[in-house]
Amino acid sequence: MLSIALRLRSEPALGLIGGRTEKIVTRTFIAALPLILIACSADNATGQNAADAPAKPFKTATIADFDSPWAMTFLPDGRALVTEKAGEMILFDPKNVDQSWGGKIRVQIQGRPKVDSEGQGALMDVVLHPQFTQNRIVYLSWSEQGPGGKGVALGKGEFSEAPSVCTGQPCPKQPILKNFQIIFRASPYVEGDGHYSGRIAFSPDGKYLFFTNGERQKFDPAQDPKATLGKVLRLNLDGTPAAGNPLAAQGFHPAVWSYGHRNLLGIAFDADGRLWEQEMGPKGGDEVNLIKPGLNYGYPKVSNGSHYDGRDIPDHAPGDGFEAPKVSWNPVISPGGLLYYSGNLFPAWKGSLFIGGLSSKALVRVKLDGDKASKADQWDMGARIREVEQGPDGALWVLEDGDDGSQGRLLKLTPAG
Ligand SMILES: [Ca+2]
Ligand SMILES: [Ca+2]
Repeated sequence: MLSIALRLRSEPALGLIGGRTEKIVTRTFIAALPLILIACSADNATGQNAADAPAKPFKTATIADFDSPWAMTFLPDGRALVTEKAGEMILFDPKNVDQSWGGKIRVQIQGRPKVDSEGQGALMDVVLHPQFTQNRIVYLSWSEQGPGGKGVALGKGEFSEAPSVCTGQPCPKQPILKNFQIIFRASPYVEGDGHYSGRIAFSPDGKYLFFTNGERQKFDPAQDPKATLGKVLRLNLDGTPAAGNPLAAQGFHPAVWSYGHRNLLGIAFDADGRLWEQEMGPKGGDEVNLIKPGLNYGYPKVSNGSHYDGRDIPDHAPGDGFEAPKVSWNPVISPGGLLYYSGNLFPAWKGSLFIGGLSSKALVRVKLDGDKASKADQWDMGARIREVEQGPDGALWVLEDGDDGSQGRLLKLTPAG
């Protein structure tokens, strides 16, 4: 059953038939067919893929599929926002996947510049404002063209839903991000399509936005005080650099919080307020780092890995002045997304980090103990995993990537027993 659905899913992408409305209706209607099949297959197999059964402590239900999804976040009402690489954002209702709209509606983003999705470019992260229930503000990151080349940008808009004009039944409300504003851009913009990063996290007190800027495959900008590339940044919620950032007085870009990073594809606070980050390192050098203000994490001067062209990079060593990772991987896992798990559905994993593995096609768990971290589990998922999210009931939700034969499915993981 599942294989039928997946074959349908791999149909060629639709061309533009007419205006915007036709495009929306057509793509959503077509998307509904495999959704129904997938939903049936999950029910028939009690949501468990046969290959998962013996080894994993969770069962896997296939909920939906998307076109190269990149990130997701849950709304307070249990629906979710999902970004897709090419630039669409989808409002998705996991409880209504079998209705005629497939439970998926495209969100119009008013005033956002064009997403450049070449290479690793994408509409990237989507995260709710800490006071979303009051102000309905949603933050997005994406890659775009601009003076000097390309770069990652950050913006925010107000999520609202209004009755739409349509002929189908049921006729859903049209969600929109109103008054979308660009509030921060990486600097400088450079040529190339790689290592944008673009992950967003809010401090536990809700006062600051932490934003990751990758080094764009240019190496040295990670150590350049003036560039935001290869850095963790601390911003105010309006996108301006936060006052009191640790390196501003030394001539760094005023937004810089830490530096010496490569491709930072996950950032999350733990229950005690520590900031954890994972990054795709060079060959044999993927990392989980505990981020502290003002520290230099070494890239490209030191790394436990080496350059992909074979050149050595000195390993981290005590007393070298660079902050070493808490965990590193060789062979690499290619971390694509990071979650700090705070739920109750998997009690043994409360307080662990979960990482989506791209080239490793794995879900990876890292156990935390205060400021220590250690490898715990690595489960084969059979597909590139881009994003890990925690659902309202504590279930783990993962999004597959859309590359290298991965299907872009949304999977829900619940305890096996
Ligand atoms: Ca997310
Ligand atoms: Ca090395």
